[in-house]
Amino acid sequence: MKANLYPTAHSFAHERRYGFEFAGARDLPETKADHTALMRDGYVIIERLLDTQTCDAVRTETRRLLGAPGRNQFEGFKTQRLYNVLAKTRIFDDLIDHPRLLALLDHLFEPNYLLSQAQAINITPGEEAQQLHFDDSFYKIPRPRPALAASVIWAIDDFTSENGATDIVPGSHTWDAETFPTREQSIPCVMPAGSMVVFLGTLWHGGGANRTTRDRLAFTNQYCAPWLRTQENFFLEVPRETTRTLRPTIQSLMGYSVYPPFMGMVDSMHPKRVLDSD
Ligand SMILES: O=C(O)CCC(=O)C(=O)O
Ligand SMILES: [Fe+2]
Repeated sequence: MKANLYPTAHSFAHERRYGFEFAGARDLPETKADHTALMRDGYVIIERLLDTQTCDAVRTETRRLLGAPGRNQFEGFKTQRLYNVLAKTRIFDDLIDHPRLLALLDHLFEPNYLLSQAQAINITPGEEAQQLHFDDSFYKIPRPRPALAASVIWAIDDFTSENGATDIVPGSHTWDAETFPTREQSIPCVMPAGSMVVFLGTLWHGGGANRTTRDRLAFTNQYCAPWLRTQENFFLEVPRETTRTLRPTIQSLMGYSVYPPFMGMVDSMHPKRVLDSD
């Protein structure tokens, strides 16, 4: 018989109130095909989910908030990045919990997976290609392995092969730790504004060079398994008063959730309880 070392989730009475949101995976008619493509190729491009007005509103708000260019080659010396977006604006919320995206992630991760980071990336004219990398590399479990994270890049401007569309290396999610891509193996994620590419944390990719005279704006959100440390520390970044106003789904993605039986607890209780007190 298995030793019962830990109390089960159900033994926490407060969970009945706050819920684990384990209602099962959300499913849309497209989810199965999205998931099949993601697991086979390491990425899936889903076109035209946001309309022109939404992209315009995101662009206007991002311009208002964007600051200095990057501090190193990875950030990009001619690339502006807007960090800590959840504390600064509500314009990206719909891109973080978009139903088509969450339905897909529900099939990839255990329940209560987390947002790991969210930022806007504006690649300006003359920027060089970013070095190729994979986004869950800081989890040092050797490859090949299942993805521990997934990344999303929303095209707010049209992504073209000239303006810095993200370069991806199809199929590279299965590669071992000794296999490295060349730029020639990559293809640009050409897609119209309002589309997103979702790719596994193990897929090799990098921002493209911007050889045009116009900016390439993207919003990118990364997610990870519910038992991993996230890149952003949302508890310190986002004031409690702001967090209280957010949708429960986003609160949960930020870490106001539990990986059973009690990873993420506060004083032995569900972390959402903190939002209800003072
Ligand atoms: O801006 C892009 O297209 C990709 C950026 C990226 O992959 C990253 O910063 O991790
Ligand atoms: Fe990346």
